Amino acid sequence: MSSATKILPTLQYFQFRGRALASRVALFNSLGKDGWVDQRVSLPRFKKVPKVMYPDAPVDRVRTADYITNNLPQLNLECGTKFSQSHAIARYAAKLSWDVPAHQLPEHHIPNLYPKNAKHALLVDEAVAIVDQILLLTPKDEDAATRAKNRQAYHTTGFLRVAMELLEGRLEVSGGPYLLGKDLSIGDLYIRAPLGDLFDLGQFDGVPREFYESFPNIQKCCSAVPEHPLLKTYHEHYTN
Ligand SMILES: N[C@@H](CCC(=O)N[C@@H](CS)C(=O)NCC(=O)O)C(=O)O
Repeated sequence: MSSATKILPTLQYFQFRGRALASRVALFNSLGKDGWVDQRVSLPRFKKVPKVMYPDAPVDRVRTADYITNNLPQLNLECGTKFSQSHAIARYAAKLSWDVPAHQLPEHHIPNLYPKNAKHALLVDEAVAIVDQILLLTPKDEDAATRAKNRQAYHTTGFLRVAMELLEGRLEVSGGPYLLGKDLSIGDLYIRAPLGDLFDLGQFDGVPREFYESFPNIQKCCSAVPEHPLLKTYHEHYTN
């Protein structure tokens, strides 16, 4: 690399959108197409990378590890520091545009992808945490029968039902199609992916389609996200 080459913030994730959609869209919104690097990593190859531990020098996890949490997404900043946690990255990426004069922002930029208003931000943060919690609490038992039984409980009386009812209610109160009414935020991007994708891509075995269909506001939000002008411009450059 020549010394004149500018190092750009680099987001590392897999080919699919999963936990990276919000961060990718937020980086595109703040920095444009050419202001960051969207590095897509092969999942099978990533799985083969040895998981390094640092019992003698924990600081090396943030100083020298290639992948600081052994999972992705990861944002590598120009200064060399690497960050994990998709929501933290998405919020940071959205906030990057806050102090930039309007004339220096990309033409497609929309304000408040992460809202400055404290109550709006609370609504967005709640939704993002709810989606995260859904993923974390989803029963993943090895044994298929046990997994099916636990997923049955998960969507009938467990956290998945509570969480979906909450998101459905928030969208009802906002008037939709987004959490903040007509204004898109990273909360809606998380509702689209990974949440909506779990159902739409058939990745939620043990949870029937009718369950998802009983939440029309969530479905409307998922359909409205790709129709937003920011996403339409984003998809001119990125397939997912
Ligand atoms: N809390 C983390 C979770 C990251 C995570 O679970 N990443 C998954 C993909 S969505 C991963 O890297 N899986 C591959 C692996 O663990 O080998 C975040 O939100 O960024």
